[in-house]
Amino acid sequence: MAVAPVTYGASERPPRGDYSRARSDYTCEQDWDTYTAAEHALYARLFQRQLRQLPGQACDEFVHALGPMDIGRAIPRFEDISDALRRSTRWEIVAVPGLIPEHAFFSLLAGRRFPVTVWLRRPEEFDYIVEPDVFHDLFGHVPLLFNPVFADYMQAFGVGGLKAEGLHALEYLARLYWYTVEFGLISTPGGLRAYGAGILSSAGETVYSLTSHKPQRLSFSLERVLRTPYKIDDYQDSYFVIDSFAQLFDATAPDFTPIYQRVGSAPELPINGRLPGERLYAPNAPVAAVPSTS
Ligand code: HBI
Ligand code: FE
Repeated sequence: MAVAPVTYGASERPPRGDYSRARSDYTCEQDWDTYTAAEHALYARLFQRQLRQLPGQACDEFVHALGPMDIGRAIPRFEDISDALRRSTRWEIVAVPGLIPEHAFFSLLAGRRFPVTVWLRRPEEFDYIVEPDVFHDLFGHVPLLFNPVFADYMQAFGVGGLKAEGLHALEYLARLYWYTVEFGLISTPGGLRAYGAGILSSAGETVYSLTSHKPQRLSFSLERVLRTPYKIDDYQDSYFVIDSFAQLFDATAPDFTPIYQRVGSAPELPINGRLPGERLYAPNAPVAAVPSTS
């Protein structure tokens, strides 16, 4: 059954991908044999460049998980990753043609199934792409699914998303996803580290999010994040910093109904606004830029 493609965030641009191949739950076949040698080579260059960015920038949990994942030489077969992931945290990855509607997305996460886009960006998009491609999803999102606490947070997020639908609160949960799973920072004794997939799959935003003096870095607070909109086609103006993944998981524990009511009656905050008394994190010291190998 052909399914309708979706738009992403505020953009009305139709997403890329062949949705005619998708099943009713928006999953599809990866068709690994259709990738070209040039695509495997482009993916490997993206991977090798980001690998060199990780020391001192990616959180330890990400670096530890990436180690055993043999996903650097070519676009991996999703089934091979799922075999390892099932044994580790009972997650698996499923192929999707691209962005999928919130309900399908939350339903997959609630079932410990992470949707990974099958298509790869074009060479001219080496440094930046707005929509998630296979490199963003695999390199950015999958490693932390090997971390037990983060894996449980992602499932709790999916379950929460299905409840949010009934409460017309999807935009709030999209913000929580954006400022944690996509663009989250974590505080460590060695300084700030990135755990968000949107940061870790982007050479430019990895350095920018941790060392630039332009954006502000604030302590993560659930209701603060739910009140803060985001932009999907540029680096962020604000990043939110957690102390641990347990803090994230605990934030999803309460019943969100009263939280949505409080947030719904409070004014939306400007993307780069600051609440009275909010503590700013200083950026990390600059790191030697990794030469782009594009
Ligand atoms: N679909 N494939 C895919 N990947 C995403 O990250 C994704 C999505 N659909 C919706 C979505 N993310 C966001 O709106 C989430 O906040 C729900
Ligand atoms: Fe993503």
